[in-house]
Amino acid sequence: MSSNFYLTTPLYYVNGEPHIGHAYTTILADVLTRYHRLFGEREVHFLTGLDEHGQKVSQAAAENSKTPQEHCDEMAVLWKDVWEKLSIAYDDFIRTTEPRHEKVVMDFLNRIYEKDDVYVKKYEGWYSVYEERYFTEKDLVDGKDPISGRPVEKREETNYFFRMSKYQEWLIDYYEKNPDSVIPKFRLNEVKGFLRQPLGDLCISRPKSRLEWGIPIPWDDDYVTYVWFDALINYYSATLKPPKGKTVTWPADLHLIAKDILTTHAVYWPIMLHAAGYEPPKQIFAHGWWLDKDAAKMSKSEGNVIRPLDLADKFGADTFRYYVMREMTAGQDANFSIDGFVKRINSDLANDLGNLYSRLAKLYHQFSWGKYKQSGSKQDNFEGKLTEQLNAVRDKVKNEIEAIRPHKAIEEIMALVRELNRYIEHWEPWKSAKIKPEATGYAMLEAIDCLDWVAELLAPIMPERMKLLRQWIKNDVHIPLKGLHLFPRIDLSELQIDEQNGNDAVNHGGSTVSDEISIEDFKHLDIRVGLVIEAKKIKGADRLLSLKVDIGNEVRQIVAGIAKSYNPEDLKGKRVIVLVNLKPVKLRGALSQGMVLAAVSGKDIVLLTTDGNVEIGVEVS
Ligand code: ME8
Repeated sequence: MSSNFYLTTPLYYVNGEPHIGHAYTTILADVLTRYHRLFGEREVHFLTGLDEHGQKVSQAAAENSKTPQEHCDEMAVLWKDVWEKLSIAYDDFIRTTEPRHEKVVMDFLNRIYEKDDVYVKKYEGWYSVYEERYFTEKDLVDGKDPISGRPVEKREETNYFFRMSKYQEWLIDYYEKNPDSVIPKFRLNEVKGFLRQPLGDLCISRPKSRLEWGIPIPWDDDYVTYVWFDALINYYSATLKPPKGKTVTWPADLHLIAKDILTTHAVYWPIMLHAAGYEPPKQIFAHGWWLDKDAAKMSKSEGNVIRPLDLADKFGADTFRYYVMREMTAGQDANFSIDGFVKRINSDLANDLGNLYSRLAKLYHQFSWGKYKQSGSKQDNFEGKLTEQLNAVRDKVKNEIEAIRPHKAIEEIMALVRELNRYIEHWEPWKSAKIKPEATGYAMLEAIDCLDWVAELLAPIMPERMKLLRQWIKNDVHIPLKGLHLFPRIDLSELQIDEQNGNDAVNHGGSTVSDEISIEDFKHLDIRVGLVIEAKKIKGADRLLSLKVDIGNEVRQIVAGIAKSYNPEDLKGKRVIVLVNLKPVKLRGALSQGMVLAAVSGKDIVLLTTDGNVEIGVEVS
C-alpha cells in the first residue's frame, strides 16, 4: 500500500522559459494536489522539476555563452520563480543534474546491464536534435522529423542499446489487464496501436565525442546516457531522497503529460521499470495542446498579441489558473485567445462570482445582518434542501476531479454560484430587508454560508482570492475586502496597450524565436518619421498619452501606452517613428490612428527617434 497519492509533471527542458503549455500541466498538477488534499483520503506528494541534460540544453547554453551547468542554474531560478508567481505549491522539485538523481540513473543502468538487457551495436539513422532521438528512413515525413517537422541529420555511431523489444509482449499484456493505466481511453488506444508494430530496441547512450553533457554510462567512460533514459528515471529517483519531512513511495499514482510525450511515458518508461525490477506507474494522463495557430493569427491581425504569462502578472495568478483550467477540456486541444480570456474572466469571475460577493458584502453592512448571527435560530430557505444540494455538488466535484476533468468540476461550482445569484434576486433583499428584516437577514446569512462552500471548493483553482474571500466570511464583523472587488472587470482596450510590447501568444515547443517574415511582408508596413506637436494625458487611463503627430501630409491622433515613462511636456517637438498604416482603434474612448515605435524593456519604454535631422514624413525602410 503506497503511503500517499504521488503525482508528477514532466521534467521540462531548460532550453527556454516556461510558456502556457508548461504552465497548464503544472497548474493542473497543483489543482489536483489541492483537491486531493481537500477531499483528503490520502496524503499527496506533488513532484515537478527540470530536464537539464542532452543536446538541446547544451546548445541553448552555448548560444548564451554559458557552461551547461551555469545555464541550468540560471534557468532553474527562472522556472521556480514562474511557478511561485502561479501559486504552484510542489512538494519536491527535482533537477536531473542533482547527485540524488545521477546516482540512481547509474544504479538503474547497472541493473539492466547486469541482466544482459544492454548490448553494443553500430547504428545508422536519421537524428533529430530537436527530439533528441533517431528516426528510421521510413519514419520521416518529407525528409523531416515526423514529430516536430524539423530537419534531421544522418549519423552513424556505435552505441549501447536497451532490449526494449524483449518486453513488448509483456507491455501489451499489461495494458490488457490494466485498461485504466493510460487515460483518456483514446490515448491508450493510440499506445496499443503503436504496440501492434514491432518495437525496436532503444539507443540509450551518446558518445562523449559528440555530447559530453549527460550522466556517464557507468561501465564505459566514452559515453553518456541518452537524455530520455536519464530524465524518466527522475520519477523514481525522487522517491528515494525526498525533501526533509516528506515521504513518498514508488510507484507513482499519476504522471501528467501532454500527448507529445505519450510514447516515451507509456512505452519506454514501463518497460524500463519492468526490466529493472520495479513496478510501472499506476496511471498516465495525457492532455492535449494549447494551440496558437488560429488564435495567434487572429490576434496578430487584430494586433492583440500578448504573452500568456503576462496575463498572470497583470491580472493575478488566480484568474490565469481559472482560465486555463476552465477553458481546456482536459484531454483535448484548446485554443488560446485574448478575447476568450477576457470574456471568460468577465462573465464567470467578475459577473457571476464577483457580483455575488460584492452584493452580499454591501448589503450585509448596509443592513447590519451580523446581529442575527448569534441568535442560533437557523432557517433553511434554500428550497428546503440546502445541505443536500451542497453535498451533491461537492460529490460531483470530487468525481470530476478523480476523472481529471477540472473544467467540469468548475462548471458544477459555477452553476451553484449562478443559483445563489438567482436566490438573491428572488429575495430582493435591498427591498425585503426593509419590510421583513429578520427573515431577510437569516436568508442572506445562509447565502453567505453557501458562498463559503463555493469558496472552499474553488480554492484549489484560485487559492489566493478564495483565501481572501473566506477570510471575509469567517471574520465576525465581515470587514469588507479592499474596494469590494474580488475580480475587477477587464477592459479589453487596456489590454491592447500591451499588444504593442506583446509577443506571440502561445509557443509550443519552447522556441523563443519569432516566425521569419520576407522582405515583401516588411514592405506592407508604412513607417514614417513624425513630429509630436501635442501630448496630453487621458482621463482615467494612467498609462496612456494622447499625441498629435505630424506625419508630413497630415496630423494624426495616436494613443500610446507611454505615460509611465514620459511626461507630456517632454514630448512636444520630439521626432518619433510612426507605424502609419495600422488599423485605427479606440483606446479608452480615444481614436488612435497609428502607433509610435518604442524599445520596451520590462517596464521601461524608450521611444525610437532619428539619428540626425530628416524631413517629417520621410519613409523608414
Ligand atoms: O518533453 N500544450 O520537455 P518539454 C500543452 N523534457 N502542454 C504543453 C505544450 C502545449 N502547447 N507544450 C508543452 C520534455 N507542454 C521532456 C520531458 S519527462 C521525464 C521529460 C507541456 O519542455 C506538456 O506537459 O518539451 C508537455 O508534455 C511538456 O510540456 C513537454 O515539455
